[in-house]
Amino acid sequence: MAKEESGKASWDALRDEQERLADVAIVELFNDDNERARDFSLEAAGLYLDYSKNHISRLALQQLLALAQHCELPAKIEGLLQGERINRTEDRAVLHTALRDRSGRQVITDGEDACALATRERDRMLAFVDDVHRGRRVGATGKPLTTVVNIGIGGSDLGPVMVVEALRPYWIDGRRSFFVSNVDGQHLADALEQLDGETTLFIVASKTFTTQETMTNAHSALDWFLANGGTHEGVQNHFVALSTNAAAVQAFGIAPESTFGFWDWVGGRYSLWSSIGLSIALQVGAANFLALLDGAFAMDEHFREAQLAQNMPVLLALVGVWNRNLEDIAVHAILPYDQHLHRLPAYLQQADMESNGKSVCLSGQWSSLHTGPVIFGEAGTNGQHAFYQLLHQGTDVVSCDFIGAVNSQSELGDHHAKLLANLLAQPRALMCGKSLEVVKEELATEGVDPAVIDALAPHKVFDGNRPSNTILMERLTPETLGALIALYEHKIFVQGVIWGVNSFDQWGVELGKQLASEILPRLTSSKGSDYPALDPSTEQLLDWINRRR
Ligand code: G6Q
Repeated sequence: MAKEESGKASWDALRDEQERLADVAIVELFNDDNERARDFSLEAAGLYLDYSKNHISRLALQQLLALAQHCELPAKIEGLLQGERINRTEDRAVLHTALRDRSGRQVITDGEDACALATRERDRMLAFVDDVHRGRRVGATGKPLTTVVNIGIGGSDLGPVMVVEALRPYWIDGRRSFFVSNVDGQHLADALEQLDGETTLFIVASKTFTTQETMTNAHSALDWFLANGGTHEGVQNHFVALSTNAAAVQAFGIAPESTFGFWDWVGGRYSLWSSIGLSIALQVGAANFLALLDGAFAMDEHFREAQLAQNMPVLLALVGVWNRNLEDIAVHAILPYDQHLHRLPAYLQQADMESNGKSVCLSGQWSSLHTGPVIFGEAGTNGQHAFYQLLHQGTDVVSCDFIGAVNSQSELGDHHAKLLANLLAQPRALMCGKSLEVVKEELATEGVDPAVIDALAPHKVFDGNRPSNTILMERLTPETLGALIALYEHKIFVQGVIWGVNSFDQWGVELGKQLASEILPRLTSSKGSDYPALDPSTEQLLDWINRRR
């Protein structure tokens, strides 16, 4: 069969199976199959994934695996890990996996070994971390640099802040970190208010070193430093840069010794493993940073070696494809039952939506398939008292990932048992629901008046049959966190392969930037009429603003 035809046949078979399942509830799939819970779950790299509570059959899973083969997934995985230039629209390799490969393996790209390059730069960075921690690298007045301000945005912010928050129990005593990303001056001002210039290290984290927000914040931080007792010579003690653009860093005034580099084969949203992780290493120490890399590496090795049918990122991705393309679910919730993972939804929102929120395939053709879903989320149990109403009874079905650790990072009374009970109850409630009959019985048992029962009962019905995955780990540690992040990175990659999109570019963020630069002079210059007219709505908004500025 020709390739295109077999692809169509794969999707046709999946659609047939979805139709067959339309009237079969998830709970019925369990009733008919005693081994379902066991077979639709697996362990890898310290994580346990249960995907049995999806509206998916064994046959559908086989068909999805056949689709993955049709899309040449094993060769694509190899291509990713071997450094092929799979980011074709930017002509780059995609080698975040090389950043955490400390096995001695070589991955050659552009004639150089990416693992060796990564090791060299990481060693420099961790030596710097050690110097700061041991007081060999101090502020201009000789005081220890105990406070870090990471100035970066998007991929140069979301990963580091998420990891630093997640690893709170591993923080080194007496150290503080701030993360400033927004061009809204209030973000920087709020941090500056709490700083002592003599003990602060500013990290300017920007791959390109041209990003409007980061450069604006970096210049304002520099001005603040100089206005608050800092000297031009002292800048070298208090500012470091993380960037691939050495020339721009030097032009800013940061010396090469204080610059930690990376390479164009590290995408922004995949960069926390590179020098961009400096703020992490400063806050939790070099050993914990390396443990984070090792956890991710363990998942990389599993992804590389496991058969597709036993491959955790592959299965998570394929179940996601089923939910998105066959069940037509457009929204996916990330629900960590762990307060320290409260920034994980925001992190994965970028990782997933910037990677797979695309309409054009690598072929240049418009996609005939829906691609990445909307990702949102919140830590449990907080979300339960906010948006779970819609998850349980809304007219749209939202697929969910429930994530939690068996043991808390801070055991306190029976808090953790209660947290886990909620973590288990929610996916069960979403799947099982509650029928009208049961609702009426319950109300009757409570002695509610029959007329009230009839009026109230429909509102208390849960139709159930709403899909979810559960991801567990024994404890949230640097290793399990690394594995969890890598799990999602690879899931996103696999889905990109199935959908045929380039998961590693982000052209969709460009237009807004371009238009903002056209509008900026209209807000900062009095000669507004010299500029070409914008659309009537924007003109009107500008006018409203300018009359009040
Ligand atoms: C991530 C994106 C984007 C990027 C930011 C910051 O994959 O490319 O979020 O990380 O725009 O870019 P710089 O690091 O170049 O400042």
